[in-house]
Amino acid sequence: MSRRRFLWLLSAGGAAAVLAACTGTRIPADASTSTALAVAEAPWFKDPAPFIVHGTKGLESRLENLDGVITPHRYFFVRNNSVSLDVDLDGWSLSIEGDAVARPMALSYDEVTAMKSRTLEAYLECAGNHRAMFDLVNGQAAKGDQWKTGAVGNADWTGVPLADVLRAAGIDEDAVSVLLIGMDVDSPEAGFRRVIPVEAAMHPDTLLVHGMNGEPLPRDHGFPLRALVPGWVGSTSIKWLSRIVISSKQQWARNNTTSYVLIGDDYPPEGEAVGQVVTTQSIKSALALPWPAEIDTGTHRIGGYAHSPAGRIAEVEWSDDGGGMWQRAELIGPQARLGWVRFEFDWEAPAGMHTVMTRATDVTGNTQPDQVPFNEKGYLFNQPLPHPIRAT
Ligand SMILES: Nc1nc2c(c(=O)[nH]1)N[C@H]1C(S)=C(S)[C@@H](COP(=O)(O)O)O[C@H]1N2
Ligand SMILES: [Mo]
Repeated sequence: MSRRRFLWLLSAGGAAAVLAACTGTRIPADASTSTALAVAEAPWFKDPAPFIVHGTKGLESRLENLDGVITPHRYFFVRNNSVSLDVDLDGWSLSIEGDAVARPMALSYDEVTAMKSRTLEAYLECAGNHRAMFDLVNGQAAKGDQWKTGAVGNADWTGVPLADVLRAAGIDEDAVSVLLIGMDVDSPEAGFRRVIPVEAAMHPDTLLVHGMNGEPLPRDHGFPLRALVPGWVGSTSIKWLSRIVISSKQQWARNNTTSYVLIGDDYPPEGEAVGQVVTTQSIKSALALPWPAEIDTGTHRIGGYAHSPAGRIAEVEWSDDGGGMWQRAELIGPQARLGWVRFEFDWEAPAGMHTVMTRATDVTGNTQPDQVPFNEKGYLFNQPLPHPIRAT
């Protein structure tokens, strides 16, 4: 990599990240963007201090704040298309309706939470995670918030299988699609919504979540109830959920026609969509370091996270020579079936500017590709990332 290219990667990270970075040291809460600034910019969110703030609608996690596998609520990214809602339980119900249910119904919060729940550990990732890398790594900027590596988190989710609720409503055998609708009034499409195929809706891992990491679901993550569709793009996991429409036909909405669609020369349109509809996430890995990072020379224990929608991670490799030679990182296990895995390796940092890349492979043989074709909205970037690190 040329010095110029490196400096470009470095500058794109912003001064705050450079100042804050130091391997193995937790970033002080006030060293991110200044706390006061962050609160002023995003007063409707939880304490934004640990986050990179994206306008008014995104709080990006700093992976360097994490060391275990569960992302505490305080560090979990937030992605809103309008604002976080304050939902009053008295006025709330979950309505199940549509031409493919025999018994349309409305459930109260007590009725939903009285049903049998299960808890599963799963990662949740925004389709636009790593979007900034279309620009920083490949030099072609995609539209949308320039998330780096922190639009992802891993939590214990407690909820009622959606299938149980659909069966209670008497779902027909000819049901084809299930539309999940949130309560947002100001999002681009009022009632932020997403269609999933009936197979995904009936999958036992698809939950109506009311608990996160052992506590009631926090407001920013969709209180009182959100969907969780493990492995699918984050936008499928509708927060502040209040309506479910089951149909014997395919349903189309903004989020499977013009948004969450791969638009570009490599992606032919399907159905009513303007490109290829994004469904599941792609296999990725990232270092738990600020982008760019500043560290002392010497040996460091470097950590990171890897995840795939298709199965557990079998191997993570790392390279500090631009992908010429790869070495194996240690997986800190065991990895939950639907969760992410932490990996670690020792890296000797000589003085100077470096890039360290990681590449994950899952148990089904998927691995990160050398090149991801451009798509206008910048979804699913999963090339190995040349993480810029300056050692002094
Ligand atoms: N109702 C509603 N649900 C929503 C959204 C939203 O704006 N409104 N954002 C979606 C997107 S784009 C993502 S990536 C995830 C983020 O979940 P989190 O904020 O709990 O991390 O929620 C999804 N669910
Ligand atoms: Mo998202």
